[in-house]
Amino acid sequence: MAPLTTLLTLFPALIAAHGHVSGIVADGKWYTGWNAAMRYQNPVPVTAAWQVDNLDNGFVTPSGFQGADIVCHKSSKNGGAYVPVKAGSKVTFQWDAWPVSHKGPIIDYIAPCPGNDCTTASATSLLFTKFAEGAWKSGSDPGNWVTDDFVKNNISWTTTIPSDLAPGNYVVRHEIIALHAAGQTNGAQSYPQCINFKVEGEGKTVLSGGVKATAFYKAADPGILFNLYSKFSGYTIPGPALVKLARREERGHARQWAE
Ligand SMILES: *[C@@H]1O[C@H](CO)[C@@H](O)[C@H](O)[C@H]1NC(C)=O
Ligand SMILES: [Cu+2]
Repeated sequence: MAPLTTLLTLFPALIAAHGHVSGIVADGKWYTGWNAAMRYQNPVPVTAAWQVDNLDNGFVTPSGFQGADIVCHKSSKNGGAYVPVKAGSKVTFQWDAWPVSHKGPIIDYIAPCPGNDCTTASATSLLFTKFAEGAWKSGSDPGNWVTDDFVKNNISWTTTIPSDLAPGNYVVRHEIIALHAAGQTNGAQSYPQCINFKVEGEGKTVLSGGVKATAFYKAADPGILFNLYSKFSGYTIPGPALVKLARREERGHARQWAE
């Protein structure tokens, strides 16, 4: 079938149409994400999203979970801009595509930038706090997952920037881990994307105790080596524990993250 072969040669993304973050909505404004084809523009666009070498919309496998690529995806380079956002605001990560077969957890981490500069920060030294997560909902083989809601919701995921977070510059690491092949060693697929945020407000919470992304996951973690196509009654979200940072102020008291 020559025409199909030609098409696949011209558009390698069609072979492995997984997806990437095409944009970010914060306080009602749209910010363009990173698209690997932007590397070929002159000048290369400056985005808050970190630049990634993934023309194929690819992923990082467990064999790479202790290496630099797990932090902000393959051969990442710092984003040169920031998305301004108020502490406590909702932020939406818009993806361009996602196969519904790619079920698994969706996780958000945040790290303060050394010297308050995310445009030069070293990815492997960022100390991340997990502040939002979702995964298995019900059923098994394969069951219902937050990725199903994400696909139904126009392939977008909305999270809240913690309401008491101290103002400053942060890297948010938004990630989906696809489990459709995770029943075999090295079969899980991590799709991380880092985005620089300039958080505004009068928050007081200074993050501490963060973890380097290279220490998040091990290949044999129960949430990484996991057979989606079996009978199961639970799922352990991989990585460091969720930190329940205050999400909104009510009657002068910080209300805790609880959903
Ligand atoms: C769905 O996402 C696309 C961007 O991928 C956007 O242009 C469109 O407005 C969104 N639709 C809705 C209903 O939000
Ligand atoms: Cu895929």
